[in-house]
Amino acid sequence: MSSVVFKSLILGAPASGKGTISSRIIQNFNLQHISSGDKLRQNIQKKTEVGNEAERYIKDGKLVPDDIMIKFISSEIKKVPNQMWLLDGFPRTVSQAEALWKVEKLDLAINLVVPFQVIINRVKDRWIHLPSGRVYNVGFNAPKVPGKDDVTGEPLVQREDDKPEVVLKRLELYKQMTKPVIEFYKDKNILKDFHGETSDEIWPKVLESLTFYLPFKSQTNNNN
Ligand code: G5P
Ligand code: MG
Repeated sequence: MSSVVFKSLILGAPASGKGTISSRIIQNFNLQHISSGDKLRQNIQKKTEVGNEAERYIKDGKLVPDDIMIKFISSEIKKVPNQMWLLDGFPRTVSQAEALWKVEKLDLAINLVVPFQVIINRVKDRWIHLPSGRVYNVGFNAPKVPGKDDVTGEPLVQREDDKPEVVLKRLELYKQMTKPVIEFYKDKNILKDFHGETSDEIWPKVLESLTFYLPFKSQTNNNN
């Protein structure tokens, strides 16, 4: 089945692999990836108004207030004229989910289910390329040259909120605030759970599921 528009999102605990799986999805399907965390970090780096506001929450592992996030992501969604998008990191609270549902009915919510202990072990090795959001992990998908982005050669950085004490706080907040979002989408009958300990284990299941909704990118354009 192919649809004219496709509005989707990816849910999962901090460092469950949302960014990793999203990048594989957009390599294969014609969807625009909108990662709230990547966009906020880019705004922090550029010292924009929303970046300055968000920074004080993010560095402590707290959630940015709903009103700021709803406004911010709504404007990012509007930038995608063909309405083929994959949200990552939004919504994170039931209020955000309700606000989104009022204006956009989604087709699919992908939920990554990865054990917390696996997550705690992997975040300490995460390195990112801030301008693009490309993510690496020593031992899993290490950069070709240590400390350098594969595409641009620019330096990689570690995230402020990947310090062990902040990660634990983020996991706790996830249990309290984001688990109810999963129930929200279950009630709407669009939730699909994908279990696994590694992204390589989860990815084929996501791929198979998406082929039900979308044609492969190579069939729709020649860019990739
Ligand atoms: P983010 O940026 O949305 P999180 O906490 O939801 O942050 P995060 O940390 O970005 O999610 P992820 O995208 O789920 O994680 O995971 P990832 O980056 O792909 O993978 C994690 C690491 O594991 C990487 O190094 C990757 O290479 C590696 N990896 C992946 N798979 C495997 C594997 O199989 N094996 C191994 N060994 N490694 C693997 O949000 C950040 C902050 O922004 C604010 C909040 O303050 C939030 O804390 N924020 C919001 N606040 C309010 N509302 C919202 N909607 C907000 N959105 C963002
Ligand atoms: Mg991410």
